[in-house]
Amino acid sequence: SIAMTTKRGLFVVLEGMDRAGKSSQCRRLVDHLNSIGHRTELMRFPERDSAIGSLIGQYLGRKIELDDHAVHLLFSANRWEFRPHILDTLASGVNIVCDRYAYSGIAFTAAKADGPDFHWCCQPEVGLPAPDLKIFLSVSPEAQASRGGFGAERYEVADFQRRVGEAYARLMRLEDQAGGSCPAWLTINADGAFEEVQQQLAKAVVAAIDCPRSAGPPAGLR
Ligand code: 2DT
Ligand code: MG
Repeated sequence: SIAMTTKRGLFVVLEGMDRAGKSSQCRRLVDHLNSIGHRTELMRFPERDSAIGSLIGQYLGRKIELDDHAVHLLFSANRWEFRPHILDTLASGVNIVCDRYAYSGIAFTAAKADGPDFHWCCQPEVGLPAPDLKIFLSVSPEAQASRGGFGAERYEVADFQRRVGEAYARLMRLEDQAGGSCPAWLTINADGAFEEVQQQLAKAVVAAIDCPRSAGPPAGLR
């Protein structure tokens, strides 16, 4: 056949703790990629603009209480409801930069004292589209503190954030041990100036966009 095949889009996920500058970096990165001709869409999780996302927003804003397992499944369901959109977007050749994904889901629930078990937390994510590139924006407690306090939402508490950091570290260790010749995660230190961090990010993502990719959909998370 002489049909033109569109290279599918790259699926990039950014993770990191509060105050790492994740959302601002994601927005800037998407603008930059589009400006140099790489069509790219910004996504975020939780995506509060859906029925499921609205419940999550109410939970984070302390308007409602939910069992830890139930809210974990809502966060996961919020990703599953956007799975068709993710796959269609990538298939159309558009890249996705995603502000948080399944790794936030696992790290935040697993960080809860007396909460659901780590392995239980991983199960609802199995089968979701796997990212091609996972970037962790790390931030030191000092830089975190200097960036002016946490917000008022449920998880924005220093001690809990420390536990989230430990859960992320466990997750990344597990994935790096799972095999493959290169680390599963790229960690970028975000203590420095916004522009420096942005340059490192853009360089890594543009390199990944230029890499060969299979035309089919991404594999499922395992
Ligand atoms: P934002 O501040 O980025 O809107 O996140 N969270 C996020 C979870 O507990 N589980 C998840 O699956 C996801 C995606 C992280 C709001 C908070 O929601 C947490 C911070
Ligand atoms: Mg936040």
